[in-house]
Amino acid sequence: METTLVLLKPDAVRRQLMSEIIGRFERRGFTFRGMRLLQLDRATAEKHYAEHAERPFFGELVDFITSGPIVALALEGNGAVATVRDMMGKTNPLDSAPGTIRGDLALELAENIIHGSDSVESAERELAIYFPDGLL
Ligand code: IDP
Ligand code: MG
Repeated sequence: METTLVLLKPDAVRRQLMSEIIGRFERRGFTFRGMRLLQLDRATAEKHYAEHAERPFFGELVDFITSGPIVALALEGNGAVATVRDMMGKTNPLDSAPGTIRGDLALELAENIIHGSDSVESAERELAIYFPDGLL
C-alpha cells in the first residue's frame, strides 16, 4: 500500500474546485490519511520545489504556490502515486486528456490546479513537509 501527497493549488481553492477534486479521489476509493488547509511561506515552498530551484520559472512558481490557501491531502491506496498522477493529467493542461483533473479543469501551465508526488521517494519527502506529526 502506498501513500502520496496531493496539493490543491491556490487557483483550485480560489476557483472553488476543492469538492470537485476531493470528490474524485473519494470516489476512486483512496483512504484519506491527512487533510489540511494552509498557506505556504516562501521557505517551505522553496523546500517543496527544491528540484526546480535552477529553472527560470522558479520565482513565479514560488510566488504562485504562496499566493493563497492550499489544501494538502495524504492519500493511501494501491499504486497511489501513479494512480493520482494518471488522474491529474499532464503537467501542461493543454496536453491533458479530457477526464483528467487538469484536462477537465485547467488551461494554464503555471495555474494547473494540482500537485501530486512523482515517485514513492518524493511522496515520503513531501508528506514529511506537510504532515510532520504523521498521518492518521
Ligand atoms: P508536475 O506538477 O506535473 O509534477 P513539474 O515538472 O514538477 O510538473 O513542475 C512543477 C510545476 O511547475 C508544474 O505543475 C507547473 O505548475 C510549473 N511549471 C512547470 N513547467 C513550467 C514552465 O515552463 N513555466 C511555468 N511554470 C511551469
Ligand atoms: Mg513535479
